[in-house]
Amino acid sequence: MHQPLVSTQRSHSDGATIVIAPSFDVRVNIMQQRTDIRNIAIIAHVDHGKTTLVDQILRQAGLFRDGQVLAERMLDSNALEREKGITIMAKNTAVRWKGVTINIVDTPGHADFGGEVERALSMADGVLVLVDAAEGPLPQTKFVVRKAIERALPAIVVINKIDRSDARPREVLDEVYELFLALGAGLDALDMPVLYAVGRDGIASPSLDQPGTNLVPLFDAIIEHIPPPAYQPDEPFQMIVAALDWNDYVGRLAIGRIHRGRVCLGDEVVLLSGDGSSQPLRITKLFMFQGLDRIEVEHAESGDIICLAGIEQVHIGDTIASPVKPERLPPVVVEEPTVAMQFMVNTSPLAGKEGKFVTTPKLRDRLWRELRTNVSLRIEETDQPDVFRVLGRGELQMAVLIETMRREGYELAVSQPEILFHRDAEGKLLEPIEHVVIDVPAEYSGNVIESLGRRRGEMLSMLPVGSTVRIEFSVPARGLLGFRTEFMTLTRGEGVLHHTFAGYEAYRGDIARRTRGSLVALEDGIATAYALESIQERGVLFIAPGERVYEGMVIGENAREGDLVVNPCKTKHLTNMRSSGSEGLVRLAPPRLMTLEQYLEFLNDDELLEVTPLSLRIRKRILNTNERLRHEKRSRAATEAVA
Ligand SMILES: Nc1nc2c(ncn2[C@@H]2O[C@H](COP(=O)(O)OP(=O)(O)OP(=O)(O)O)[C@@H](O)[C@H]2O)c(=O)[nH]1
Ligand SMILES: [Mg+2]
Repeated sequence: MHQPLVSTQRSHSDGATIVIAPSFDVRVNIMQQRTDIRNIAIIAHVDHGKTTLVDQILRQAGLFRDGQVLAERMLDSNALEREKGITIMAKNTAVRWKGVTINIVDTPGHADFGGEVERALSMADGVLVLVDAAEGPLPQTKFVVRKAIERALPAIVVINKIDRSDARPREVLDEVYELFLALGAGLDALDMPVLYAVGRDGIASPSLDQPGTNLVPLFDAIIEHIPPPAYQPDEPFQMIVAALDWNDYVGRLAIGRIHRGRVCLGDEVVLLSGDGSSQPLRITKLFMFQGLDRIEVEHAESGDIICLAGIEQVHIGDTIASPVKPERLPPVVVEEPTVAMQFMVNTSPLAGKEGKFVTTPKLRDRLWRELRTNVSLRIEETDQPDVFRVLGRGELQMAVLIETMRREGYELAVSQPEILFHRDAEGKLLEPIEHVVIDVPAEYSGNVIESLGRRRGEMLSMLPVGSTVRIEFSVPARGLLGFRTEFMTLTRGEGVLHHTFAGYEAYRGDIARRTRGSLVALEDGIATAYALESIQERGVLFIAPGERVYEGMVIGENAREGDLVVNPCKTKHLTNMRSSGSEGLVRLAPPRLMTLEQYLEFLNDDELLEVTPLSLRIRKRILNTNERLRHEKRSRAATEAVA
């Protein structure tokens, strides 16, 4: 056969395309394409409707019987995902349409889980970019589109939620084009297929003038515009592990896309690990995705997304390859962490009462196990043997890890999140900067601008969007710690705030942290209503009467600067009975109940959050009152001496 030196594409009458790769090799070296399969990832900013659209895709692909009762957002199957209403982990599913298998990866839209998007894209040949028809592109839209462009993945744009009363689909499409061009996509981005959809109702249409009736236009667009996987026949097997899962019957599952070659049950393969080691294995069970299930298959080909069972010591990023050509694929490169927290054993006086796993070895095992599946996390030992440093993308990612661990029965203590700084080649201090987009009713914009100004934020733009204004800022990540609570108060809960990591820039100078101190318990005991009644005048309480407290535990927020030591266990002297009509009546405001994320926001650097399966408590690092006060005095003196 004639072998051209440059690659050419030829269309066959049956629609299959053959790409002939340049090569001097005289053997057959023809790239072929699998027209029976498409691999796509669905990417978007948080809440723009990815998982809801996948529900409708599954329904309309005929995977369920008529009238079958189905949950909403079926792929958000993890308990925390359902509670929080967000996707945390990317997940695979597959449908068949007109004889073609469409493998779909649903990804999370929250910036803290961006690492999941990066690994999901390693399985895809194209992306569906969803954009909310009212909100338009937001910071995470930019992040995911940038990742897709870097991988040269073709996109289908879905302007979603056009049923919203504040939808502005035409403007939003222009904003999407601007975004692609600003991120360096070529002008052919203007030719991307565009669909207007109401994902929740399962309808999509290529034109705004002709409302859709189903998702057929979306299925057809995927088959027409997303390139089928290309492969070279007779290459030895190779795949990179993009995800891990667990199944009670078959154990650990390694999920990934076959990069080249084919694999059959019984094949001998090699696991090539990140540390350079290798281990021979046999393929004992092989699955492919179908709807919400995995079906057993006997063989799979290049381009298929598969699950391999029974490989215990596997990590995300490892390569599994044929022993004939055991070559490692470059692991998925994910962006660097920007925050760190200390994780340590719980040493409070109430430690060990509620958890199953409470020791340092258990904590170490659990943290290192997390690394297998969590690509954007790092863990470091510290100079203290029972303290670990966990590095990640943001406070929500940290909170999800902590919450998952406490549900598994772990007890631990964690520090305030700390922002990770860098130094450039000249030794200049750099800090992570976040791109912040805020939508607020105009009357609150002044407050927000002022508050972010104090946090060293720089305003980039301010534009009216519908009935609100959209203000964009660049703000040091440090400045955003604890900002969300203040933002909600400033905007009476009507503001919406989004941010993503924008890059490292020169350090912008000091930012004043929390101005209010803590109310700290003086002794161990049981909190009394009598004592709390007088303490509540000093601030806001986190505890109710009858709760156990200990010396050094933070029981509330002081209304003033600095900490205040209080005694929540004081009881009324019997001789000191009041004789007024309100005798014995204690008026207590309900305690402030905080979520794990709010506790993390509240923490000061001399405090820890104690986490058990049943309780969250803030405590001073140094519990003993006298010792703590002496320590504070010493460090104040040291700071003054330096100044
Ligand atoms: N009005 C309207 N709301 C929708 C539509 N599709 C989804 N929603 C709502 O949007 C919210 C978010 O939907 P999800 O499907 O969880 O969004 P997501 O993009 O998967 O979110 P993350 O995975 O957390 O990034 C839910 O409250 C949905 O009910 C739509 O077509 N129209
Ligand atoms: Mg989702």
